[in-house]
Amino acid sequence: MHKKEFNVVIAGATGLVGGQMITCLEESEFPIKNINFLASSRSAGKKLDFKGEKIVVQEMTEKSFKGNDIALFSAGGSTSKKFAPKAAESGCIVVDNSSYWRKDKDVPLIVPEVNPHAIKDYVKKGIIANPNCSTIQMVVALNPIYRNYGIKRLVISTYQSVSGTGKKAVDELFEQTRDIVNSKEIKKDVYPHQIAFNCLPHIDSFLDTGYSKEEMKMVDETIKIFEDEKIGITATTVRVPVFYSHSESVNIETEKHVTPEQIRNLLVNAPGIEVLDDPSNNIYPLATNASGKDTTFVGRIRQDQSIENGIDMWIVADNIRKGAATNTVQIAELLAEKYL
Ligand code: NAP
Ligand code: 3JM
Repeated sequence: MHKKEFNVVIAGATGLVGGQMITCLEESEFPIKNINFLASSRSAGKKLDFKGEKIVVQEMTEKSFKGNDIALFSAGGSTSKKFAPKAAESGCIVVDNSSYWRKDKDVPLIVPEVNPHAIKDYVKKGIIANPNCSTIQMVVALNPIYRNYGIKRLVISTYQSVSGTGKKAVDELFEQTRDIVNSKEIKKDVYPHQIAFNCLPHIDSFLDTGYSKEEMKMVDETIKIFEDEKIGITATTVRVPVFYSHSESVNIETEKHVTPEQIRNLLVNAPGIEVLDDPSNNIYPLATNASGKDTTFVGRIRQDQSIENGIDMWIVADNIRKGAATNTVQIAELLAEKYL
């Protein structure tokens, strides 16, 4: 039988995530008939490579999606709010990277290793959401534990790289670092404080509760993905002066008792995970090693000695790959294989 091929749109193709989506599609065997690159009027006319061919970036308009099958969006929440329904109306299914649609009950929130079954609900609005980068790598690592031992409560602290904020933030960390070592004045445009040689306990905006929106993304998205409102979750999300890959300390209270050895054995055989856990030989997951990979790395797996059923672990993944572009392309592959 002739294999079906799809017309694909990348909305936000000139951004950090969009650029990585292009690379992921080039690396994948996703069957593409035609590809279109969209961005704002600022980048219209620019040329980007795709499999050795030059593709001209076009300004995103309501008409950009007609005749296309799948659109991968990473152009900010307001762009997704405005254009995702227009794309869906014209028959182009959206896989959206922004937070705008994630909590909508008619929009599935998908991590293919964890809840592939939920993607069937894409028919409701024609939109599928990609979770936040910090949620994705955490649920990949937690899924086998959740399925086998149950999870009562999670206490999370994140150490998130500046690439999660986009291109301008990567430049800001580079420039501040350079200026500080040269004893020059620094410029602050993206973050409210110096990010070089600093840690900012502030990602996205703050809510009246004292939590940041980024912290609540981890809470709400994890509950939606596991379809379990009973899990207690608290998070502190921190921006650190690292270019690529997010690291997370996660404390898990399980329903059933489990040993670190049982967790290691479970995770070694789980999809998308590599266990790096030999601390006496200085082996544990590191942002520098995770960058450029699609794997979620887990280590420092140990018993929490302060409670009956507690496990601590350290989880690291490339936030632009598995945290965004790779997961989006995997969702598109799942959709195309099973439903289109
Ligand atoms: P970025 O490097 O700043 O790129 C932003 C992209 O959006 C550019 O292509 C830009 O085009 C485009 N854009 C901005 N405003 C637009 C508009 N009004 N109309 C059309 N295109 C517009 O940011 P990024 O790091 O790639 O992130 C992009 C988005 O992806 C974020 O805003 C966020 O919603 C999402 N994201 C999700 C995750 C996740 O955890 N899943 C992680 C990172 C980012 P120009 O070149 O024309 O400016
Ligand atoms: C990651 O300008 C915007 O609307 C983008 C903000 C943003 C988000 C978001 O809330 O969509 C930047 C980086 C995310 C995300 O994945 O939640």
